[in-house]
Amino acid sequence: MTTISKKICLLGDFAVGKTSLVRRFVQDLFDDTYISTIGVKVSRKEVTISQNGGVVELAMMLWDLAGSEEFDRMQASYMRGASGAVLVCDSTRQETLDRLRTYANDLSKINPGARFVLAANKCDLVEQQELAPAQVEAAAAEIDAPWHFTSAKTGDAVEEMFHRLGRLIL
Ligand code: G3D
Ligand code: MG
Repeated sequence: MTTISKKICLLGDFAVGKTSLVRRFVQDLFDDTYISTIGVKVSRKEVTISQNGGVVELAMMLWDLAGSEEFDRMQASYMRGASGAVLVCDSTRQETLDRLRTYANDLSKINPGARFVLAANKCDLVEQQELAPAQVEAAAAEIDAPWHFTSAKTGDAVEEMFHRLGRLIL
């Protein structure tokens, strides 16, 4: 079986849970005491995807960038060569959803044909939810992306969300 390798960027505002989602998916654990990353971190996760009656081994190379200053300076080189991106917002902070369209546009400009999945993260914080499903759905429709309410803390929909993107970019 051949392994196909694809670059995937994590995009979203500060503290929405990008690093936590990658950690959960790659190591299947959530660390509440996680310290902010510095610079770019690339994590690799192999997934097996069935398509057209066959099976494909996909190595997802997950790029995660720390800090907004870092992002402004490195945006183009960070995004170059990406087949797709996980657009992450914090479902307890309305404004983090609005920014996702800009991230998607910027990445599409550099990589036409790139595909997206939208993660409305922190769905475990039930009392603090600010996003209605209809709002997330509307934002996702604009960028032609499937969407999930996720929790890096409980693991809710994390696996499913990454696999969904994996199938889209193959
Ligand atoms: P970022 O990489 O997008 O900047 P992080 O975000 O992954 O560093 O997460 C930012 C903060 O949100 C962290 O808290 C982290 O533990 C928390 N977090 C991430 N995902 C979830 C989630 O699904 N649920 C809850 N409840 N918290 C989450 P600290 O306090 O370490 O800064
Ligand atoms: Mg981070």
